[in-house]
Amino acid sequence: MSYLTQAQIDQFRDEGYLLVEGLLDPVADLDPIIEEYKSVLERLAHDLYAAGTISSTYDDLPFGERVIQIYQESGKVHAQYFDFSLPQGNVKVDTPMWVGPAVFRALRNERLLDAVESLIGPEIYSNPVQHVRIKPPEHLTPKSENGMVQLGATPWHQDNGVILPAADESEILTAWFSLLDAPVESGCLQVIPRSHRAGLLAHCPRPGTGLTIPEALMETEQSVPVPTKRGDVLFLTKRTCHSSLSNVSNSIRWSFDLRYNPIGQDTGRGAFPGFIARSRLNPASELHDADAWAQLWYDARQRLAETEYNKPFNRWSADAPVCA
Ligand SMILES: O=C(O)CCC(=O)C(=O)O
Ligand SMILES: [Fe+2]
Repeated sequence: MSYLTQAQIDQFRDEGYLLVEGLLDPVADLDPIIEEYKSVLERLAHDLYAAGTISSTYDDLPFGERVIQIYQESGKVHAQYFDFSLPQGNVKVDTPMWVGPAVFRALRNERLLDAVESLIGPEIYSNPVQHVRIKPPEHLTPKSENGMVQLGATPWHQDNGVILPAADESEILTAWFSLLDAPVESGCLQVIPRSHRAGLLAHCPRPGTGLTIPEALMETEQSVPVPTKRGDVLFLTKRTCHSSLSNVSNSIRWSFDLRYNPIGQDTGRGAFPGFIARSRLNPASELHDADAWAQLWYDARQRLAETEYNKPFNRWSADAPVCA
């Protein structure tokens, strides 16, 4: 029996996206992640305080305000410190990341996998292209040397555009959810319905914001914002054009974006470790051990830090005529 209804599956196939409201239990599924991240922030605060970068550890502030304060005072968005993935280059043995047990449990969440199974089948691989994004309000976010907000709105792209061509035929599914309510003003995602039907569009590397599809190639006037409540999950195909709005609110916008593909297909980032999240054919191949998962990432970090690691993660060049 499929967990999602046929109408939901049809909407996903036809429109290229599907919002499943209340798929996750905010208290049982999301609060443990929030608790775990409090300890990560605690560590960051103590590291920065010990280094003399900030004048207080701000123990008394709630999570979001503490993030904002610490980023502001240190003049830096410490995104990598919280992320359960590695940067796309220049990985060091001590590049920070967070691969804790609550994150692993989220990747393996039964409800989430039930919905994923309805969309890509029962042999499910956790694709390592995955991020936590904690975005402060833009007016309170430190800027880069070029004057741009360090972690601002995400520009228009297809997830297919940010991975390697080897995965062009992989059926990669994106699952995006917010840890806190993400209304429009906090910078929720927006999608262009049916944009997944046009195939892979050209992406242009742009300084500061990364890869983006030239606006002329999309019908951005058709875009639909997708605000989320805690527990909602937004599914996207790998070809659905999407971006995020700016966070013009006064609090953080905090999300996870996870990806899954059928077992055996290329993930598009082979240097990073994935794992079998669900297999009806071979349940013994599933990974259930959070420590073993964390170790996969530590090993990948070590390996990448030791090797020449200059291979690009995508296929695009800023010199392409379409990027002029
Ligand atoms: O959360 C964001 O701002 C961007 C997320 C995104 O592009 C994705 O989940 O694929
Ligand atoms: Fe994306």
